Amino acid sequence: MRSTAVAARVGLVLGVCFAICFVTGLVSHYAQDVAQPLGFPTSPAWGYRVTQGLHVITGTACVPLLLVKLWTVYPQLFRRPPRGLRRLAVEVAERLSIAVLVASAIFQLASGLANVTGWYPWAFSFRPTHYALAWVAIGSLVVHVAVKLPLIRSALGADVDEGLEQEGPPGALSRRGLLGATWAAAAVAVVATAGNTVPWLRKVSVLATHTGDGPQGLPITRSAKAAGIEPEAVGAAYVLEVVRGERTVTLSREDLLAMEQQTRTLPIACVEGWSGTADWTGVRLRDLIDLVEAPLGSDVQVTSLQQRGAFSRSVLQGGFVDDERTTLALAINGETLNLDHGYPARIIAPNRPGVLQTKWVTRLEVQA
Ligand SMILES: Nc1nc2c(c(=O)[nH]1)N[C@H]1C(S)=C(S)[C@@H](COP(=O)(O)O)O[C@H]1N2
Ligand SMILES: [Mo]
Repeated sequence: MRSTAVAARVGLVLGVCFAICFVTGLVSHYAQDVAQPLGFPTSPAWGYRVTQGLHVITGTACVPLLLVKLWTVYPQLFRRPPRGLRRLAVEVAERLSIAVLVASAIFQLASGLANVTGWYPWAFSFRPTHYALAWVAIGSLVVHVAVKLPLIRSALGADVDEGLEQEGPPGALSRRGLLGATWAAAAVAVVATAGNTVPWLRKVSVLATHTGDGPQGLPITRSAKAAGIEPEAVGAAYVLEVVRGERTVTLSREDLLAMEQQTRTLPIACVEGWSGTADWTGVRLRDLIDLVEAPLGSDVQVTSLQQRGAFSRSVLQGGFVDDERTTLALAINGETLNLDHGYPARIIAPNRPGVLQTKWVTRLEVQA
């Protein structure tokens, strides 16, 4: 059972999942970067929903795959080291590279899984750390595959049962059985959680954390209470300021409702892996910053009533500002926005990570 035949097959699938996680992770990291050299595309509107959904789904599948992979190979760690200085040096170098790979892989899966459940039991900042370790994991994976390539090729080229010296006792698990159980475990992990983002899996995803319960049929990541939104701030005193240089236009919620409204069907896709679609109604963002005659391509800083926290502000890059679909939403699915979804007004833009869809918006400032 603990054979190259099994390790190579599980390793192949694990490697593909890691590669998908790596690429989709780069996309997500770039989408959240404030200093993008090239603007993130606004189309397709569902793009980020798909890449981030895939990121979390393949990452989840990696958990049982990695456990089986480690189980098949761990006795190798306790193999007696070879004699001779050169061979010993090569062996030490290889084991060190594997230690780095295993440690970074476990870190990525554990931190990612905790993040998906909204649990942050650590002091470091998640995004830069998960990003940095992604390079370590993928780099040590490439080294590992390069070192093992001859072994991998011969194992994948041969029958699974190649090299078996004797039949196991009747009824014992075979290599094929182990592989089948491994794929089944990965599939169960995916089906149990993918309802976070795949609508028709909602009912069967028993371990999904965000399947649409929440006000107005859409989950919430942070409630108004958790964000410290004061009831007075969203009442009659609420205004939206649209600012460019010395100019400021101040609008009440009634003023916003009196402007031309548009309804757009757009997804909201949280980096934590859940997503959903809604019909958003409100004022086209471009119409708002036209009030202060902002040139095409201007970036806009969005500020929330929320006082603290990294999500209390975001920057809409020019491409998003000028996209017709980008809306300062006042209503969702035909109802006034719930306070937890960002009442009095929130940003909704196509192909954008959820963390940048700022809620409780009180200020739009055109960047110079
Ligand atoms: N001001 C503010 N806006 C915010 C957040 C926040 O914490 N504060 N959370 C963001 C995150 S992480 C997501 S995924 C979306 C979720 O929107 P919803 O709660 O309306 O579904 O809102 C975003 N907007
Ligand atoms: Mo989010």
